[in-house]
Amino acid sequence: MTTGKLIVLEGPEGAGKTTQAPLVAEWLNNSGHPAMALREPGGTPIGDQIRAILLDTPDGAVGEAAEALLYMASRAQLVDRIIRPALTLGTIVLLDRFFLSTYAYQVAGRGLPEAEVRAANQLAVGGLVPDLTIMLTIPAEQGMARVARRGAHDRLERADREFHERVSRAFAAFADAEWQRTHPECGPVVAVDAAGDVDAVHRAIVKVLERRWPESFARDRRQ
Ligand code: Z5A
Repeated sequence: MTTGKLIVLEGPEGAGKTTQAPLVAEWLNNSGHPAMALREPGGTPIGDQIRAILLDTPDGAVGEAAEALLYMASRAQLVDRIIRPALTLGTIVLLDRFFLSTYAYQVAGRGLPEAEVRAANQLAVGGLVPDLTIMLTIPAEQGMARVARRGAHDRLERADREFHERVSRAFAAFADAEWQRTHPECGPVVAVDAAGDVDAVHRAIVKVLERRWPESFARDRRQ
Protein backbone atom coordinates (compact mmCIF):
# COMPACT_ATOMS: atom_id res chain seq x y z
CA MET A 1 0.00 0.00 0.00
CA THR A 2 1.63 3.26 -1.09
CA THR A 3 -0.89 5.79 0.19
CA GLY A 4 -2.82 5.80 3.42
CA LYS A 5 -6.54 5.58 3.93
CA LEU A 6 -8.90 7.54 6.12
CA ILE A 7 -11.38 5.17 7.74
CA VAL A 8 -13.95 6.80 10.02
CA LEU A 9 -15.95 5.08 12.74
CA GLU A 10 -19.29 6.74 13.40
CA GLY A 11 -22.47 6.10 15.31
CA PRO A 12 -24.41 7.24 18.36
CA GLU A 13 -23.09 7.19 21.92
CA GLY A 14 -22.30 3.76 23.24
CA ALA A 15 -22.05 2.17 19.78
CA GLY A 16 -18.44 1.19 20.53
CA LYS A 17 -16.37 3.51 18.32
CA THR A 18 -13.81 4.31 20.99
CA THR A 19 -13.48 0.62 21.84
CA GLN A 20 -13.19 -0.54 18.23
CA ALA A 21 -10.86 2.11 16.73
CA PRO A 22 -7.69 0.90 18.56
CA LEU A 23 -8.66 -2.76 18.03
CA VAL A 24 -8.92 -2.22 14.27
CA ALA A 25 -5.66 -0.23 14.25
CA GLU A 26 -3.97 -3.13 16.08
CA TRP A 27 -5.40 -5.66 13.60
CA LEU A 28 -4.08 -3.58 10.70
CA ASN A 29 -0.64 -3.11 12.28
CA ASN A 30 -0.42 -6.86 12.94
CA SER A 31 -1.32 -7.45 9.29
CA GLY A 32 1.61 -5.27 8.18
CA HIS A 33 -0.38 -2.09 7.44
CA PRO A 34 0.81 0.89 9.52
CA ALA A 35 -2.25 2.31 11.24
CA MET A 36 -3.13 4.80 13.96
CA ALA A 37 -6.31 5.53 15.91
CA LEU A 38 -7.44 9.13 16.49
CA ARG A 39 -10.58 10.73 17.86
CA GLU A 40 -12.58 13.91 17.47
CA PRO A 41 -12.69 16.35 19.06
CA GLY A 42 -9.04 16.31 20.13
CA GLY A 43 -5.94 14.52 18.91
CA THR A 44 -3.69 17.62 18.90
CA PRO A 45 -2.66 19.89 21.81
CA ILE A 46 -5.04 22.61 20.59
CA GLY A 47 -7.75 20.07 19.80
CA ASP A 48 -7.47 18.65 23.33
CA GLN A 49 -8.03 22.12 24.79
CA ILE A 50 -11.05 22.55 22.51
CA ARG A 51 -12.32 19.13 23.63
CA ALA A 52 -12.19 20.26 27.26
CA ILE A 53 -14.18 23.41 26.42
CA LEU A 54 -16.78 21.43 24.47
CA LEU A 55 -17.32 18.53 26.83
CA ASP A 56 -16.65 20.02 30.27
CA THR A 57 -18.38 23.42 30.03
CA PRO A 58 -21.73 23.76 31.83
CA ASP A 59 -24.91 23.37 29.74
CA GLY A 60 -25.80 26.45 27.72
CA ALA A 61 -22.47 28.24 28.19
CA VAL A 62 -21.31 27.49 24.61
CA GLY A 63 -23.73 28.81 21.98
CA GLU A 64 -24.78 26.58 19.08
CA ALA A 65 -22.76 28.37 16.39
CA ALA A 66 -19.71 28.58 18.65
CA GLU A 67 -20.04 24.88 19.43
CA ALA A 68 -20.11 23.95 15.72
CA LEU A 69 -17.12 26.18 14.96
CA LEU A 70 -15.12 24.73 17.87
CA TYR A 71 -15.66 21.22 16.45
CA MET A 72 -14.48 22.55 13.08
CA ALA A 73 -11.42 24.20 14.62
CA SER A 74 -10.40 20.96 16.33
CA ARG A 75 -10.97 19.10 13.05
CA ALA A 76 -8.98 21.61 10.98
CA GLN A 77 -6.01 21.27 13.31
CA LEU A 78 -6.20 17.46 13.35
CA VAL A 79 -6.45 17.21 9.56
CA ASP A 80 -3.63 19.68 8.96
CA ARG A 81 -1.16 18.52 11.63
CA ILE A 82 -1.77 14.78 11.95
CA ILE A 83 -4.10 13.20 9.38
CA ARG A 84 -2.71 14.59 6.11
CA PRO A 85 0.94 13.94 7.06
CA ALA A 86 0.02 10.40 8.18
CA LEU A 87 -1.85 9.68 4.93
CA THR A 88 1.11 10.97 2.92
CA LEU A 89 3.35 8.48 4.73
CA GLY A 90 0.97 5.64 3.81
CA THR A 91 -0.59 5.27 7.27
CA ILE A 92 -4.17 4.09 7.68
CA VAL A 93 -5.99 6.48 10.00
CA LEU A 94 -8.87 5.09 12.07
CA LEU A 95 -10.82 8.15 13.13
CA ASP A 96 -13.41 8.03 15.92
CA ARG A 97 -16.02 10.54 14.61
CA PHE A 98 -15.73 13.09 11.75
CA PHE A 99 -18.11 15.24 9.72
CA LEU A 100 -21.10 12.86 9.99
CA SER A 101 -21.13 13.59 13.73
CA THR A 102 -21.48 17.29 12.92
CA TYR A 103 -24.41 16.53 10.63
CA ALA A 104 -25.99 14.41 13.37
CA TYR A 105 -25.43 16.64 16.42
CA GLN A 106 -25.17 20.20 15.10
CA VAL A 107 -27.44 20.04 12.01
CA ALA A 108 -30.07 17.42 12.96
CA GLY A 109 -29.70 17.81 16.74
CA ARG A 110 -29.23 21.56 17.22
CA GLY A 111 -30.95 22.63 13.98
CA LEU A 112 -28.09 24.64 12.45
CA PRO A 113 -28.41 25.29 8.68
CA GLU A 114 -26.83 22.44 6.72
CA ALA A 115 -25.38 24.57 3.90
CA GLU A 116 -23.48 26.85 6.28
CA VAL A 117 -22.15 23.99 8.41
CA ARG A 118 -21.09 22.18 5.25
CA ALA A 119 -19.19 25.26 4.02
CA ALA A 120 -17.41 25.60 7.38
CA ASN A 121 -16.46 21.93 7.25
CA GLN A 122 -15.08 22.39 3.75
CA LEU A 123 -12.77 25.09 5.10
CA ALA A 124 -11.74 22.80 7.98
CA VAL A 125 -10.89 19.71 5.91
CA GLY A 126 -9.85 21.30 2.60
CA GLY A 127 -11.56 18.66 0.50
CA LEU A 128 -10.41 15.59 2.45
CA VAL A 129 -13.04 12.84 1.98
CA PRO A 130 -12.96 9.62 4.04
CA ASP A 131 -12.15 6.49 2.03
CA LEU A 132 -14.77 4.68 4.08
CA THR A 133 -17.02 5.34 7.05
CA ILE A 134 -18.14 2.41 9.16
CA MET A 135 -21.42 3.35 10.80
CA LEU A 136 -21.92 1.36 13.99
CA THR A 137 -25.66 0.92 14.49
CA ILE A 138 -27.28 0.20 17.84
CA PRO A 139 -30.74 0.84 19.31
CA ALA A 140 -30.56 4.18 21.18
CA GLU A 141 -31.57 2.63 24.53
CA GLN A 142 -28.84 -0.04 24.31
CA GLY A 143 -26.17 2.54 23.49
CA MET A 144 -27.30 4.85 26.29
CA ALA A 145 -27.39 1.90 28.71
CA ARG A 146 -23.73 1.13 27.89
CA VAL A 147 -22.81 4.77 28.47
CA ALA A 148 -24.79 4.85 31.73
CA ARG A 149 -22.96 1.74 32.98
CA ARG A 150 -19.69 3.53 32.33
CA GLY A 151 -20.75 6.24 34.80
CA ALA A 152 -19.36 9.59 33.60
CA HIS A 153 -21.76 11.88 31.75
CA ASP A 154 -20.49 14.81 29.74
CA ARG A 155 -22.55 17.79 28.65
CA LEU A 156 -23.80 16.34 25.35
CA GLU A 157 -24.67 13.00 26.89
CA ARG A 158 -26.93 14.85 29.32
CA ALA A 159 -28.83 16.62 26.48
CA ASP A 160 -32.55 16.00 26.35
CA ARG A 161 -34.29 12.90 24.96
CA GLU A 162 -35.73 14.60 21.80
CA PHE A 163 -32.26 15.85 20.93
CA HIS A 164 -30.90 12.29 21.14
CA GLU A 165 -33.80 11.00 19.05
CA ARG A 166 -33.05 13.54 16.30
CA VAL A 167 -29.38 12.51 16.42
CA SER A 168 -30.29 8.80 16.23
CA ARG A 169 -32.60 9.33 13.24
CA ALA A 170 -29.83 11.28 11.47
CA PHE A 171 -27.27 8.50 12.00
CA ALA A 172 -29.80 5.97 10.66
CA ALA A 173 -30.21 8.06 7.48
CA PHE A 174 -26.49 8.29 6.69
CA ALA A 175 -26.23 4.70 5.47
CA ASP A 176 -28.98 5.41 2.92
CA ALA A 177 -27.74 5.41 -0.71
CA GLU A 178 -29.65 8.57 -1.65
CA TRP A 179 -28.28 10.48 1.36
CA GLN A 180 -24.75 9.46 0.38
CA ARG A 181 -25.30 10.47 -3.24
CA THR A 182 -26.27 13.99 -2.14
CA HIS A 183 -23.43 14.27 0.41
CA PRO A 184 -20.27 13.28 -1.50
CA GLU A 185 -18.11 15.16 1.04
CA CYS A 186 -18.77 12.29 3.48
CA GLY A 187 -17.58 9.47 1.20
CA PRO A 188 -19.01 5.93 1.25
CA VAL A 189 -20.80 4.77 4.41
CA VAL A 190 -21.31 1.11 5.37
CA ALA A 191 -23.50 0.16 8.34
CA VAL A 192 -22.32 -2.50 10.82
CA ASP A 193 -24.55 -3.94 13.53
CA ALA A 194 -22.89 -3.01 16.83
CA ALA A 195 -25.33 -4.70 19.22
CA GLY A 196 -23.16 -7.81 19.71
CA ASP A 197 -20.18 -8.22 22.01
CA VAL A 198 -16.85 -6.48 21.39
CA ASP A 199 -15.33 -9.44 19.49
CA ALA A 200 -18.37 -9.88 17.25
CA VAL A 201 -18.36 -6.19 16.30
CA HIS A 202 -14.61 -6.30 15.64
CA ARG A 203 -15.01 -9.32 13.33
CA ALA A 204 -17.84 -7.56 11.46
CA ILE A 205 -15.65 -4.48 10.90
CA VAL A 206 -12.73 -6.61 9.67
CA LYS A 207 -15.08 -8.34 7.23
CA VAL A 208 -16.13 -4.97 5.82
CA LEU A 209 -12.47 -3.98 5.31
CA GLU A 210 -11.66 -7.32 3.63
CA ARG A 211 -14.60 -6.94 1.27
CA ARG A 212 -13.84 -3.32 0.48
CA TRP A 213 -10.12 -3.81 -0.19
CA PRO A 214 -9.62 -7.54 -0.86
CA GLU A 215 -6.28 -6.87 -2.58
CA SER A 216 -4.89 -5.28 0.59
CA PHE A 217 -6.55 -7.05 3.48
CA ALA A 218 -8.16 -10.38 2.54
CA ARG A 219 -4.81 -11.83 1.43
CA ASP A 220 -3.36 -11.28 4.92
CA ARG A 221 -5.93 -13.64 6.44
CA ARG A 222 -4.96 -16.50 4.11
CA GLN A 223 -1.26 -16.35 4.99
N1 Z5A B 1 -19.60 15.70 18.63
C1 Z5A B 1 -20.40 16.65 18.04
O1 Z5A B 1 -21.39 17.07 18.62
N2 Z5A B 1 -20.06 17.12 16.82
C2 Z5A B 1 -18.96 16.71 16.14
O2 Z5A B 1 -18.70 17.18 15.03
C3 Z5A B 1 -18.13 15.72 16.77
C4 Z5A B 1 -18.47 15.24 18.02
C5 Z5A B 1 -16.90 15.24 16.08
C6 Z5A B 1 -17.60 13.32 21.83
O3 Z5A B 1 -17.71 12.63 22.97
C7 Z5A B 1 -18.88 14.14 21.73
O4 Z5A B 1 -18.72 15.10 20.72
C8 Z5A B 1 -20.03 13.28 21.33
C9 Z5A B 1 -20.55 13.87 20.03
C10 Z5A B 1 -19.93 15.21 19.99
N3 Z5A B 1 -20.98 13.38 22.34
N4 Z5A B 1 -21.97 12.95 22.72
N5 Z5A B 1 -22.89 12.80 23.32
P1 Z5A B 1 -16.75 11.45 23.38
O5 Z5A B 1 -15.59 11.36 22.45
O6 Z5A B 1 -16.48 11.63 24.81
O7 Z5A B 1 -17.69 10.25 23.32
P2 Z5A B 1 -18.40 9.50 22.15
O8 Z5A B 1 -17.70 9.69 20.88
O9 Z5A B 1 -19.86 9.81 22.15
O10 Z5A B 1 -18.13 8.08 22.66
P3 Z5A B 1 -19.00 7.17 23.58
O11 Z5A B 1 -20.20 7.72 24.17
O12 Z5A B 1 -18.00 6.64 24.53
O13 Z5A B 1 -19.47 6.11 22.54
P4 Z5A B 1 -18.57 5.05 21.75
O14 Z5A B 1 -17.20 5.53 21.53
O15 Z5A B 1 -19.34 4.69 20.55
O16 Z5A B 1 -18.55 3.83 22.75
P5 Z5A B 1 -17.35 3.22 23.64
O17 Z5A B 1 -16.68 4.30 24.43
O18 Z5A B 1 -16.51 2.37 22.81
O19 Z5A B 1 -18.21 2.31 24.58
C11 Z5A B 1 -19.13 2.85 25.51
C12 Z5A B 1 -19.24 1.85 26.69
O20 Z5A B 1 -19.76 0.61 26.21
C13 Z5A B 1 -17.88 1.50 27.33
O21 Z5A B 1 -18.07 1.30 28.69
C14 Z5A B 1 -17.47 0.20 26.63
O22 Z5A B 1 -16.67 -0.60 27.43
C15 Z5A B 1 -18.82 -0.44 26.37
N6 Z5A B 1 -18.85 -1.23 25.13
C16 Z5A B 1 -18.26 -0.93 23.94
N7 Z5A B 1 -18.53 -1.88 23.02
C17 Z5A B 1 -19.33 -2.77 23.65
C18 Z5A B 1 -19.97 -3.99 23.20
N8 Z5A B 1 -19.83 -4.45 21.95
N9 Z5A B 1 -20.71 -4.66 24.10
C19 Z5A B 1 -20.87 -4.20 25.38
N10 Z5A B 1 -20.30 -3.07 25.85
C20 Z5A B 1 -19.54 -2.37 24.99
